[in-house]
Amino acid sequence: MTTEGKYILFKGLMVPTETHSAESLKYAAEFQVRDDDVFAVTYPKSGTTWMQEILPVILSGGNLTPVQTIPNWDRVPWLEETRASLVLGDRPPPRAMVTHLPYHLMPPSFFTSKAKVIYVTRNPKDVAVSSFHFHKMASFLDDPGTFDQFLDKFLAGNVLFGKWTDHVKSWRSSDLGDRIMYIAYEEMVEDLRGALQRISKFLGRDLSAEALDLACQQCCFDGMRNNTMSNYSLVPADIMDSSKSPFLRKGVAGDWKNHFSPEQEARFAAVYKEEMKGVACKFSWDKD
Ligand code: PPS
Repeated sequence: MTTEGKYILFKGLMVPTETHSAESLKYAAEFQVRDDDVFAVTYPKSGTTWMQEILPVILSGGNLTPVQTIPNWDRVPWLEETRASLVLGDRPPPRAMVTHLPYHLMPPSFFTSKAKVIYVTRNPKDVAVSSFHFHKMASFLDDPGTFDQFLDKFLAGNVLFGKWTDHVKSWRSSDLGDRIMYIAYEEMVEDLRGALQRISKFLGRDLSAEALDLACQQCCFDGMRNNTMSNYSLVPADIMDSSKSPFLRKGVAGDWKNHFSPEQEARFAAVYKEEMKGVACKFSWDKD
C-alpha cells in the first residue's frame, strides 16, 4: 500500500519507496540469517551511517580499505532496502548489516540464529531534530513543514519506521541475552575510542592501539564528513541536497536545545513519560 507515492506501508510502518520495494521487504522477511552475521539496529537518525563506518573497520581488524572504497549503503546494507539482495548474496562472512526494523519484524531465521546485534539509541529529541533537517534535504521524503508541525508527526509516529518509543521498547524487551549489546549515540560522541573498544570486545575482535587510533580518525565526525563513500556526496543533489542541510549535519549531542521551545519540550516530555512508563532502563537524557 502506498501513501502519496513516496512511502510504502510495511506492517503499518512507513518506509520510503526510494530505497524500499515490495520485493526488498519480502527479501528481508525471508532472509536466512547466519550465526556469524552482525546487525547494527537503529531507529532512523540514531547512528546508522556511523555503524556502517565502524563495523567494517572492527570486523576486519582495522582494515580501512572497505570504508574508503565502497559506499556505505553497499558495504553495510540495510537488510530491508533494495541494495541488500544485490550485495549480500555472495558476500563472505562475517556479513555486517544495518536495519531499522523493530524486533518483531526481524526474519524468523534471526531468532534461531546466534547473530549478534548492536542496538544504538539516541536522545529522541536529537533524533527528531536530525530527522527534521533530513526531511528538508531529501526530496524522496515529505516536506517536514515547520519544526512544530514535524514534532507533532514525530510524536504521533507518522514518520519513517513509526514511533521512536515503540522501536526502542521492542528491542529493549528482546530475549537475546548476550547476543545484543546496547550503546548510546551520546556515549560514542563522548568517547569514540572507548566505544570502539567496547564494540570490538563484543564482536570478539582485538584491535591494536595503532589500529584503534586509525579507526578513530576514520570514524570520527570529520573523518566521515571527508569520506565521499560515507557523506552521501555520491547521491545526486536532486535526491539529497546538501546545500539545504548536509547529511552529516552537526554530529553532536543536545542540538535539540537549539530547536525546542519550552512548550515543545513540555509536549514532548508528556508523551515520552507516558509511553516509557514501566521501561526499567534509564537513559542519560532522562535527567534533561
Ligand atoms: S539514517 O538516515 O537513519 O541512516 O541516519 P543516521 O545515520 O542514523 O543518523 C544521521 C545522524 O548521525 C550523525 N552522525 C554522526 N555523529 C557523530 N559522529 C559521527 N561520526 C557521525 N556519523 C553520523 C549525523 O551527523 C546525523 O545527525 P545530525 O544530528 O543530523 O548531525
